[in-house]
Amino acid sequence: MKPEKKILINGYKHTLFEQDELTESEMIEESDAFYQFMNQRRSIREFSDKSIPKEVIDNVIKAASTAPSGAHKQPWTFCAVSNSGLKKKIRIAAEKEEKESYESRMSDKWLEDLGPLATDENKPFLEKAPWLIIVFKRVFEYRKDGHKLNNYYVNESVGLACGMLITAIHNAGLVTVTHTPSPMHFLTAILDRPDNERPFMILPIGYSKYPTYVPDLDRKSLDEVSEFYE
Ligand code: IYR
Repeated sequence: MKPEKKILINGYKHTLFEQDELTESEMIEESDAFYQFMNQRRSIREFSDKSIPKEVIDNVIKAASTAPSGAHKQPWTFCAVSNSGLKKKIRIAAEKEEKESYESRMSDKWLEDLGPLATDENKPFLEKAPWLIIVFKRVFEYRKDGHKLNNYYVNESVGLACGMLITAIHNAGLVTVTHTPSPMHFLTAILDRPDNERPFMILPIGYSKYPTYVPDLDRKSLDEVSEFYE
């Protein structure tokens, strides 16, 4: 007998989960192909100003918002900015904080560790990229009567959503970099965000400038990043 499509559990609606099962050889092939694809992703800091369709931005945000989250609260807001006046304001404010960080807030060891990445306080990509997605975490929600309700595992949830956003951007053939100027509260003011939101990350999105060179980095091997307990 076929299982019911919809049932109630604890009085809450549940819907039948239908899994697209692969054969073991398909699984191996697909997981390897996905790894090869993900291994092509690089953090890119030099952008072309070539425009991209807004529909792609809609789609990558929708993909990110499928991430698992504490009690399914989806504690995130993705602010997508293409407005050049706002991008300029964000760049000026971010570079001001970054200058301070590079000149005095970051330790010598930190600066040394960033050497291979050749970063500095200049962030032209904040204006050059056709879109910026500024991710905010929602630390609490307001009930209708104004009472505050905390969200759960907010950093984990929003971190997962950012990972999926980066994957979706890569899948669309576009590039990004995780940019986290510190402190980031200027984003709350520039984007006029409510007091239950905190800035989490900036992701510029677009095409890479041609030619662009990336650091010649290796990734850790499977052995270095895993322990198997069989
Ligand atoms: N936020 C600075 C510094 C920086 C820090 C780390 I850790 C990086 O992996 C890269 C950069 C910047 O964006 O330049």
